[in-house]
Amino acid sequence: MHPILRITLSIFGTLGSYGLFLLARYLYRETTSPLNKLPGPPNPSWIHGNSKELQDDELDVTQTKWVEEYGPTLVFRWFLRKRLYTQDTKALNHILMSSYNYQKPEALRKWHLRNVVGSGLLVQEEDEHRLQRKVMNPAFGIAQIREMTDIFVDESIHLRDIWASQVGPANSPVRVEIRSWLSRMTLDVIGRAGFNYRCNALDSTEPDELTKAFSIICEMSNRLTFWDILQAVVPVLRLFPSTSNSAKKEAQAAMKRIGRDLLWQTKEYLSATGEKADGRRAKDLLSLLVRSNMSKDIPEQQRMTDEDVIAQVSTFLVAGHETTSTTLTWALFAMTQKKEIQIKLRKELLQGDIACTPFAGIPRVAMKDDFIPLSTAYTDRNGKVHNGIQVRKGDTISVPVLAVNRSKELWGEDARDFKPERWLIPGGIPTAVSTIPGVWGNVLSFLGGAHACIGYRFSLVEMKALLFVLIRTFEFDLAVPAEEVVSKSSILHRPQLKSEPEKGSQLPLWMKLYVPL
Ligand code: HEM
Ligand SMILES: *[C@@H]1O[C@H](CO)[C@@H](O)[C@H](O)[C@H]1NC(C)=O
Ligand SMILES: CC(=O)N[C@H]1CO[C@H](CO)[C@@H](O)[C@@H]1O
Repeated sequence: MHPILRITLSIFGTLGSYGLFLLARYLYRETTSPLNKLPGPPNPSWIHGNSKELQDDELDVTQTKWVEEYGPTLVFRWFLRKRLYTQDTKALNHILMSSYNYQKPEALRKWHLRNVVGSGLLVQEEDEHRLQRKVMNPAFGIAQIREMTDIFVDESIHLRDIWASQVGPANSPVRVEIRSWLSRMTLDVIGRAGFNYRCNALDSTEPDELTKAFSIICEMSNRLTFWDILQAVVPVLRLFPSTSNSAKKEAQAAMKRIGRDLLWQTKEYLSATGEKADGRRAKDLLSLLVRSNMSKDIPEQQRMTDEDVIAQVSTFLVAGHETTSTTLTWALFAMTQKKEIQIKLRKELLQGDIACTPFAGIPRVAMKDDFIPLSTAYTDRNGKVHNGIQVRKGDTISVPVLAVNRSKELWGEDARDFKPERWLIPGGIPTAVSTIPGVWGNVLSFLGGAHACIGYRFSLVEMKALLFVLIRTFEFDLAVPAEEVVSKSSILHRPQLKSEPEKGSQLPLWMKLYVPL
């Protein structure tokens, strides 16, 4: 046989046996999985599983339907794999609070996110996560966030003035697409409060170099090629170069350089006087991080390297920018649907709680075989009752953030109503909700446990500042029929118009100046 033919055949032989091995392992896992016992919806497609139903889903409609039919704990198929779904609060406590036994899916953490945010807090687990979190926590404390309030208010007033200048003569209402404006506002806020950097997104149509670099990286990372997906699924292939094209490489280099400059400037200020050049105390997250890194409470070997701190710049952008603007968009939408709440909020400027979460669900993977206890037992396909779920290392679980926030079992019959006053009236929230392991407000919007959102106070104060300024100034109404507004779920669920899906996420409102009678 010709040597080349022989080598080719043996390569194909090796690949073939590897493929067969993977297939056999997959089939073995699937047929012997303890999850097979759990009830759940039928599988409509061998390849896609139930993923299409969930992606076409308006918010949590499909999930709620499943829970009504199969109970709060069930199993569905996400492409080729089974996925455990549970709204059971005992189970959710176990999953979220058992430190690092349940982690982000490896492909998301080590591959997709790492490409975007480097080695920042979002991709760390276990010891490295614990260390970073310890240095970073003080930067997000109550007092530190309070000091940022004037930035939040300042940028809110900036947006208010832009909108006010668009209102027509004699206060005739103007149609404004609020999502893009809110996104620019939260970008300016995270730039200033995060790293003392001006993105100038509200003022200019041309993005600054940080925003430009960051959006190129995000866009490229969302446009996955077949090779990217293969590399994410089959770790061995990551030994080969990824398909990063020159634009993305350039953007990543630019991002690093800007991060390094920002860190250098921060260190300059702090080492000179402990203050910023203009004499005010530096209070942005980056300065707070550098200061915390120098604190005597942190042993020398636990401090953060410059690289780690630079990685937090893009981490804060990913984690804090669109999350906050999307939540604000839904909050204003909710207030056009219940005008009496908008009016009441305007009148009293009560501290309106914002429950609208932009996350439908968050995945976690079991790092070891485990038994998850349940408060509500389930009956398996053979009629046997179980007070817990056996999971195997590698099983994926969907933590249903939105569905738990809207569960009638937990919140009562009015769970799905936008009703901020439930937090104000005594007995307004049922005691059952105290079992939800959320870091804030008995909802999972900011998750709970080791990976709970570190920036939740930051974003709450920012959102309250903006609503305070806007609701006092404007009256808002939806500019399209309410049935036109649908929610498009990807990682964050965002509003879209049914008739204009090609325009992506948007929310047009009518606004006019509020004139007291
Ligand atoms: C309404 C706005 C926000 C929402 C709904 C939100 C929600 C969340 C959620 C659900 C997680 C957990 C993700 C996971 O573990 O899979 C998270 C993590 C995180 N958030 Fe937020 N967030 C918001 C705003 C912010 C802001 C403004 C910042 C920063 C300034 C921020 C920084 C982070 C960081 C760094 C993490 C990673 C924490 C860790 O893994 O230890 N977030 N956020
Ligand atoms: C944190 O402290 C270590 C040790 O003192 C130092 O080498 C490192 O550069 C510091 N990192 C930052 C971002 O300041
Ligand atoms: C109980 C609760 O907080 N319900 C809220 C869940 O989220 C929706 C919007 O996403 C709000 O309208 C509900 O008030």
